[in-house]
Amino acid sequence: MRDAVTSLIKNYDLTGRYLDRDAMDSLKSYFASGTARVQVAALINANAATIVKQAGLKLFEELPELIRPGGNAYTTRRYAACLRDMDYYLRYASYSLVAGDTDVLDERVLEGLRETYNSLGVPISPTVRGIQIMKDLIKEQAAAAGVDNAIVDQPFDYMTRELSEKDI
Ligand SMILES: CCC1=C(C)/C(=C/C2=NC(=C\c3[nH]c(/C=C4\NC(=O)[C@H](C)[C@H]4CC)c(C)c3CCC(=O)O)/C(CCC(=O)O)=C2C)NC1=O
Repeated sequence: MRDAVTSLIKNYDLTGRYLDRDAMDSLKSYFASGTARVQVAALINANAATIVKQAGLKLFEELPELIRPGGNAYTTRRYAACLRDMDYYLRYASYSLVAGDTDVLDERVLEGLRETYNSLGVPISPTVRGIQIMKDLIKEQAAAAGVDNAIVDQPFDYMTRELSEKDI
């Protein structure tokens, strides 16, 4: 599992280079965004249950067929599994935000996920929508708290891109 600093060092070490101007620029931008990363992670930690619940309600309001007979989130068990998955996406997104790197998402979340979803008939595009709704909620809450929310996109967009690109 890597973060912005260990990823950068790994790349430079592979080619035996000292940290050059590009390296300094990316380190500076990572450290400059550090406070915002920690603030957003704190906000997620304080509101995780509400964020998941609200995002779930919005998702099922937009796509009610998911919770009707025949829908993948129909039955209490599958409804709960769906919200639990949303909670996984949120928790790992918060780790990735602090790390400034998507490696944790590849390693812990995305590996083998598409195959699991396909074999269980979990539809990808509504899942992607659920992840995007959580992102929007967090961006709104961060903005309302006066926190720079520019860093919020990366982990959520990465998960949705990886999930959808591979859905062929
Ligand atoms: C931390 C990394 C991690 C992830 C990401 C993960 C996902 C994950 N989601 C699953 C199931 C599931 N996932 C969903 C999710 C949904 N259905 C919908 O219609 C919605 C679009 C969506 C919610 C947004 C559902 C309903 C199931 C149960 C499917 C079934 O058993 O039939 C399963 C199958 C095993 C189980 O039910 O626990 C896995 C492994 N597990 C992990 O360990």
